[in-house]
Amino acid sequence: EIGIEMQENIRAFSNLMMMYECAIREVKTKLEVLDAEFSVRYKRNPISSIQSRVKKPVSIYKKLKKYGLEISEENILNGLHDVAGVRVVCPFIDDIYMVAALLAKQDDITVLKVKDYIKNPKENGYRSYHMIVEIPVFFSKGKTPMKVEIQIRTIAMDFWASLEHQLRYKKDIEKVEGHVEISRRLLACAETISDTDRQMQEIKQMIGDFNDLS
Ligand code: 0O2
Repeated sequence: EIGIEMQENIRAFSNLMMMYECAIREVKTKLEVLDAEFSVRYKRNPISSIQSRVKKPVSIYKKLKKYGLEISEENILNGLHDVAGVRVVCPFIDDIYMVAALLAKQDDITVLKVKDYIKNPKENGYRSYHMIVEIPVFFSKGKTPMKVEIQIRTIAMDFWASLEHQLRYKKDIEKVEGHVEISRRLLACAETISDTDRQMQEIKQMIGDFNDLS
């Protein structure tokens, strides 16, 4: 039989996860609105797809442990910034910066942190634009500011990151024989993809910019 304290913990945790789900919905709606407006005004979609996830309880637990924090609602809300995650995939590099800027200037969004892994790629070749934002969500008790991690990347960057993630999580690459060569090849693929992204961006500019919102 589950004790009362345990039942209470499960209830509190489910409530918290519901709150993060709602924060994700708010961010997704903002993105969908921008995309819809663009679609009508410029007959073009700056967003190819949107994915989202709430971090799994085990991963939340591991991250709290890594930071030396105990499991509590407060530590999750204040100490973690990637419980709610939204991934936005755009066709072109400049779409990424445009979507990021259009979100950042909305007056109910507070940008807490930006990591631009496009201007500063990770050593392994990973590229993406990461924003941690805070967005108010209205519940019956009132307004709660919720943190959401938004990752914005091109289709090409997403292709690399998805495959690299699959390869890395299947096995601990460091333990595989020839892991130096594997990493070198993955990095080379990331560079090729990045070069292609730049070329596609240039071609778009040659055709003529069709999305100047200013
Ligand atoms: P999952 O499964 O996607 O949730 P921080 O302490 O927050 O400042 P952190 O958490 O490493 O540092 O943040 P960072 O660097 O912004 O990266 C967080 C997320 O970016 C990861 O989440 C991945 O989704 C993605 N990411 C970062 N580096 C890589 C990479 O080298 N390859 C791939 N494929 N994705 C990457 P999680 O929680 O690690 O994983």
